Amino acid sequence: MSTGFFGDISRIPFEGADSKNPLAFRYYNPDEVVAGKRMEDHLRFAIAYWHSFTWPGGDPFGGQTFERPWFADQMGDTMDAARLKADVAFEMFTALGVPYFCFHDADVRPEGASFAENTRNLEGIVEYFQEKMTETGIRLLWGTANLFSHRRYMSGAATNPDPEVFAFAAATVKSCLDATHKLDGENYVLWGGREGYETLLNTDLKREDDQLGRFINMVVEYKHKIGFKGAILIEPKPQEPTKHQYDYDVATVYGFLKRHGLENEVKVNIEQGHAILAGHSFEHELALANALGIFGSIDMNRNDYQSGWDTDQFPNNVPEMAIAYYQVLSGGGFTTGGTNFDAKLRRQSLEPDDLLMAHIGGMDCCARGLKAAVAMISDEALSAPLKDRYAGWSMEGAQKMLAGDRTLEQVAEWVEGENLNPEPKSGRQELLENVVNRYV
Ligand code: XLS
Ligand code: NI
Ligand code: NI
Repeated sequence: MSTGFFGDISRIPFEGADSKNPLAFRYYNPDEVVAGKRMEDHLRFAIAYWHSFTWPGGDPFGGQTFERPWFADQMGDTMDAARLKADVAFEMFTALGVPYFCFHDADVRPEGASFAENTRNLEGIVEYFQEKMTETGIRLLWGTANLFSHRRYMSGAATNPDPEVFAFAAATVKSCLDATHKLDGENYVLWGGREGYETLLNTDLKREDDQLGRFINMVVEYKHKIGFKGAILIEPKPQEPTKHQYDYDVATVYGFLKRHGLENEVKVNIEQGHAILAGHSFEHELALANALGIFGSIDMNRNDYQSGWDTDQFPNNVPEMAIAYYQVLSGGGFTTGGTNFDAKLRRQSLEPDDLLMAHIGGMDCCARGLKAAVAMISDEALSAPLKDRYAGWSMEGAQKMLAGDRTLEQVAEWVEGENLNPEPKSGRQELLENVVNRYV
């Protein structure tokens, strides 16, 4: 029986580009085959439980704006409320036809007075999820632990100066990995919400790095022990909530993984907004992760380009999505990963159908971006000029230089002997930008 939260809406139809129906897809058509694969299997959409069903609509100047029947002010922080929330969540997943969802422990269960009570509550909800997943066919893209909201984590979780907080966090990750495994999750994500610092005056940076390295190694060891086949993913973010987060960006995370012997065990979950906060573009982070062999999954949202804050807005910029999926597809596309909407409504968007429209718009935008990326790839619109630009490197002398068969002196002899005097060539940026704009 329906909760009635979304009125009588049961399934959002695909109506095509000419539709003016705000509750229909115009571009996302799950069964449409592009580049040999159904759109649904390319994009692997997931809905983030936290922003859509838990976030109350607050900002630094005001609290709750959303009124939801399962919120604590209506039902208390109870298992009944958690079940109602799950009912509504699965109604929304079904209405939107997404294949996946993602959650933190704290999003889905009431907060207990102890670790044991938290675990019991989580296990209760996991059972409830199992029924709903069987009923609807909706799967879990990833699970994660919230190691940042509770006050015990104010100075970090794994990087806390207090070893008991480290232990509490480790136990919590164990219970969340167990839950994810039980639900056949395809990945497990670690976003180090407060793994960072406010001031060096009270922080031993080296020690905290060692702590975090050991923590992630314990997670990887346990994953293998229980036979969890999914990928372990770290989600980089440069700052917020702490002034300096240790998982700054993809490059920093890679350095961390290498340092702790984890580069073949852990990949990255890249979020658009976090890339912007780090002073990068989303596509930079995606391309680098591909180059380093650690690309896992994406958190899809958009950051405000002026605010310097993680605004987590729904994506609405097709050219940006086209370039992003171009990178995803160039790396071979998703394996265990997918497109998780780590995006929330604006706090004035009060109506239940605002939630639907936000996702419909985001999914349509991704679908358009995907189709543009596929077309650019099949036309070799960017790859042909790129190949051409580096063509000199396929010559024998150049290959030897790269392979380490030439010393610095030999290279100098070559330059002198042949009187090399290379002429600069145009990078053709504007031409290439115009090419991209033909596809979007
Ligand atoms: C916060 C992060 C968070 C992670 C999951 O900025 O994006 O939502 O995705 O803990
Ligand atoms: Ni995220
Ligand atoms: Ni974020």
